[in-house]
Amino acid sequence: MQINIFADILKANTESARENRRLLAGKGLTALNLISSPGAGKTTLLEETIKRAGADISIGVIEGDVQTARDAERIGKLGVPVIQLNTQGACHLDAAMVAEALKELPLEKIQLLFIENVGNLICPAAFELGEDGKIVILSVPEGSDKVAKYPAIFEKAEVCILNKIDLLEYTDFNREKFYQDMNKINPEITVFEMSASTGEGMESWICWLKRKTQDSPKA
Ligand SMILES: Nc1nc2c(ncn2[C@@H]2O[C@H](COP(=O)(O)OP(=O)(O)OP(=O)(O)O)[C@@H](O)[C@H]2O)c(=O)[nH]1
Ligand SMILES: [Mg+2]
Repeated sequence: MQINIFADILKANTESARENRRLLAGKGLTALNLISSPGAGKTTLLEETIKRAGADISIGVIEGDVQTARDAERIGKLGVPVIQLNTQGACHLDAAMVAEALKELPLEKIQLLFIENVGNLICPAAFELGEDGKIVILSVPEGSDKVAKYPAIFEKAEVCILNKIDLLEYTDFNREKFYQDMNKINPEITVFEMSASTGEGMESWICWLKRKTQDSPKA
């Protein structure tokens, strides 16, 4: 007999994710899983998104980190409900962790739930959380070759945010190569180029979010 532990872990996770999805759909929430390398700008993107869209969409956040509550503290300052999950070493969130956080959030009041995953481009791609869509963030200083080198997450994501475009002129990031690789791996993906720091390019992302949430019964 052969035991495939990873397959069993993934199967159990998929079942928990299905339960999360059922719960979230029942409450009329849209949930988005934010995935990137450490430091690509997930929390900055969330802060700027809340400032721009928070008056029109009621937003809640689950923060995933190996350690510390620093990201939850940043989000909490903006007055939105936020729960910090610490994975204590694990490189990704799983659906059971998210289920615990969902028990603590005021789901009745939330229209759009962001789940900021642990900074990592690999493992979070394999673990469904019960989200409606995955948003992958690639930042300019990481390099344009990352789409081809870490294809799984770019294949599964609905949106790719190319962040830190304010740094384009200081790096060798090759936009043409980035789009060529992306077209091969996921021609359907929507790309938003932006700088979460300067705000450049954020309007299209905010419009996309409003369209994404407008079908929710709470809209
Ligand atoms: N130049 C520039 N810096 C940015 C931009 N967005 C974020 N940063 C900076 O990048 C650093 C990391 O940003 P965070 O938002 O904390 O990144 P993160 O992806 O949430 O990081 P982890 O949660 O640790 O994985 C911070 O110093 C931000 O100010 C941007 O568009 N341009
Ligand atoms: Mg963060």
